[in-house]
This record gives sequence, C-alpha cells and structure tokens, in this order.
Amino acid sequence: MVVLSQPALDDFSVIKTCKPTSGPFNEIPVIDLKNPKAKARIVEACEEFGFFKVVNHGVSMELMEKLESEAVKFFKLPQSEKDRAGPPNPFGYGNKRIGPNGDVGWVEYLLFSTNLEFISQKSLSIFQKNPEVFRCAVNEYVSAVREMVCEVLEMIADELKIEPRNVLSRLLRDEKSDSFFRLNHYPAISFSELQAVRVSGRNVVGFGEHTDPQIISAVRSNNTTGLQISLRDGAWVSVPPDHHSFFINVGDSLQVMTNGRFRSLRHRVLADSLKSRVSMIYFGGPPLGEKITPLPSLMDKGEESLYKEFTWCEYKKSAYKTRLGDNRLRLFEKNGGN
Ligand code: GA4
Repeated sequence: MVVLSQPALDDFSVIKTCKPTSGPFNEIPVIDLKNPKAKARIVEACEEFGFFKVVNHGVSMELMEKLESEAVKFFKLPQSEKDRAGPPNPFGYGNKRIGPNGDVGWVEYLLFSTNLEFISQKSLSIFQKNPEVFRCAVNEYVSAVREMVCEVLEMIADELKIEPRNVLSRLLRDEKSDSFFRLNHYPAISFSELQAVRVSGRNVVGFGEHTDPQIISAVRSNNTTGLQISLRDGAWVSVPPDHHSFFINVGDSLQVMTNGRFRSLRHRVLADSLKSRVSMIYFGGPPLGEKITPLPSLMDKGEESLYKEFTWCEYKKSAYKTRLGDNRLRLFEKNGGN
C-alpha cells in the first residue's frame, strides 16, 4: 500500500458534485488484446463509451512497479524540493493548481513531454535524487505504453478498414509527436475528514471533470478507487481499480478524426480514499502542425465534417485558454461556437 504524507484538506478542493454518482459499474468493456474479436470490441467501446480496459497488453508489471516506486519516492520529498521542479508551464511539478486558468484539485503531479526536444533544465530537478533510475523508468515505461497504444490504434484502423493501418499510430510514433506523460499523486484523506465531507453530501475532487484534447490516453494506477467516467446519459460511474491493466480513453482529436463516431470521454477523479492514489497517464498526441480533420476513408458519400479545420497547435492553444471542465470542441464545431 502506498501511504504518503497527508496535508490538511482545504475547503477549495471540496466541491459539490453536480451530477448523480452511482456505485461501481460492471459493464466497462474489458478487451483482451490477444483475442481474435478484440478489434471489433475496441471499436464498439470507442463508439459507446470512448473508454475500455485492456488486459493481456504485453506491458510488464515490473516496468509499472518500477516507475510507481520512483514516483512515490519523488512525491515523498520535502515540499521545497518538489517545488524546485515547478511550476508546470506546462511541464514540471504542480501542486493543487491544474492548468493556467484557476482550476484546482486534491492532487500533485509531474507533467512531462515525451519529446526529448522539450526536456528542459527543470527536468534535471525532477530527476534530481536518482536521475538515471527515474529517467530510465519513465522512458522505458513510455516506450512500452506507446507501443501498446499504437497497436490499439492499428487494430482500430483494421476494423474500420482505414488504409494504411498506421494512419493514426504514425502520429504517435513521429519524432515530433506532441505526446505528454503525467504522474499524479492524490494524497490519502483521513477517516475523520472523509466522514465530514460525506456527511455534508460532498466529494473531494482530485481532478475535475474534463475530456483529454489528444488522440488517445492510457491510464494505469495503483489499486485505489477514484476514477469515474461519464456515460452518454450524463451519469457518473466509478471504475473499479485494477493495477495490472490499462484504461484507454478516446480524446477530442480522435472524436474529430472519426467525425464524431468515437466519443471523447468525460472523466474525473474523486480523492475519496483512505489510501493514496498514484496514476501514470500517457497522452498520445500528433505533431504540432498536423491537421486534425475526419479521415476521408471514414466519410460516407456526401458526408460533411462536423468540425472546422484546425491544426493540433491551434487546438492546443485554444485548450490552454479554457477551464478544465469546458467543452473545448464546441468552439470548433461547424454548428457551434464562434
Ligand atoms: C487535460 C489532459 C491532460 O492532463 C493535460 C491537461 C492540461 C494541464 O494539466 O496542463 C490542461 C487540460 C489537460 C485541458 C485544458 C487546459 C490544459 C489543463 C487545462 C485547464 C496535460 C492536457 O493536455 O490537457
């Protein structure tokens, strides 16, 4: 069990959640990547939920555990040392503040670019105590997860009969790919604090509801609850944790590239646990100059794009002007925004 220090719970991170929260949801699609029916099931899951769990994925538990233990060591450092690796602008160490527009959560994190060009001086502070071990753990983990995610994207291309089959995966493998990696630590909450917020019918929000702007994301966490996803009807459901598996979600860019056929997943993390949660997330994004438009082979005859044309750079710039929970795609819908 990961137990890290427990800072006092500030009022600002206790937010009344606006939609109903139901119990654990047992119908989350579970995809065995080696199953011959996996391709069809992945596409179904992307259409219905924008979300699925992957088992038999080929990423070793050893890599996951090595990185988790390095992350735990980092988050255990004195606050002043962690702060030296911040602020996150956008990469580096962040504490409670998420993004540049006033969002807060019961979380501290490290945000990295997976593109070596963007690795800055700050990363030296991030990796300060044991540079080689931590840096290698991040690099090895990211390479393995990127490969697994690329395989998923190629299975999607096969099922949708898109050619060439690497039309999506090449964007993540490109050396200019603008992909991110995030380590999140949600500190445990003491029993009395939890009782107090529950009695008042509220939840401690670890990471507020949002969709990911990128193409696709892969989350792995320790065995702690907290992740919730929003279903089509707006109900929030808790995802039972599984530290052996990955949870994959569709991002805004893949929703656009499939002209709305796949659903970008709205999700959030509630810090409602006596145990601290550590999650590691790979966000697969395209190179900055890439045009994000529906894939021509997916368009029916006469079908029009639901979205205005934009590059990933334009979308990202616009995303960083929004609040976490905003619907970022609306501005780019042909029938919405301005
Ligand atoms: C959500 C997905 C990723 O965690 C992230 C986040 C980013 C940040 O934490 O800096 C953003 C958020 C995310 C979307 C809107 C902007 C940017 C915070 C925020 C308010 C790293 C990303 O790419 O977009």
